[in-house]
Amino acid sequence: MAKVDAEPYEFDFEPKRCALVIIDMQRDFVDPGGFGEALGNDVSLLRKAIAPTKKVLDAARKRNMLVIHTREGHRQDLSDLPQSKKLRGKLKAGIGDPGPMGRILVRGEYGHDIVDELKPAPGEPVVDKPGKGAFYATDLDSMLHNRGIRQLVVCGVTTEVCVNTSVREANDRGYDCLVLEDCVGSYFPEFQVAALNMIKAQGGIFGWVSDSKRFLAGLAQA
Ligand code: TIU
Repeated sequence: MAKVDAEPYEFDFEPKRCALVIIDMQRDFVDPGGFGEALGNDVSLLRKAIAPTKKVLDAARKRNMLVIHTREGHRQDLSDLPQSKKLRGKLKAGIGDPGPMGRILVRGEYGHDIVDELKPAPGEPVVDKPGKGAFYATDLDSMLHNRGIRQLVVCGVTTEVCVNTSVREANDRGYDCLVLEDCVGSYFPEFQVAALNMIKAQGGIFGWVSDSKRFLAGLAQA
């Protein structure tokens, strides 16, 4: 059993029953010159999650933990793109339109793929999701269930959008989630703080919050 110092209290987990889930570390959200930056966002706020996430990823691989990567995006023909999502924001260049790194949030495009630093290793499942939550319209729950996974360590972007939505979905499905605060990022510093507080408040209403250092220390001692 591994024990991680966390809020609101210690997170105990068995590495073989726990998966590392890395949410949407895609070039279009995180890399300079991507869609996120084209929208006027400061991507350095997201990029700083890459290095600590890489350390967590390396440690999880060494311990043979299940590692799952997600990507937000849509089919080339956009048949899985709700009209509401297409229209939202009244953007000049929105989902499916040409962007700086290919068609925006379309599967198979360069900008849709995961950043080089966190590239999935052969055999690591990549979940392509059409929504913000990693469980909606995906086979993630089956994959976790079939491997006997009950707990998730969560990294990725953005903290208040896809990370929060996925943690809430996981929580309602009976998974314990540990979110590592230096391995998640938001374009809005105030949302980063609030989104993490929302998870751990009220006795851990959606889960636990810790950081990469405390997670790595706990895993090393298991
Ligand atoms: N992955 C994810 O969070 N998708 C978003 O749309 N995030 C925003 O912050 N917009």
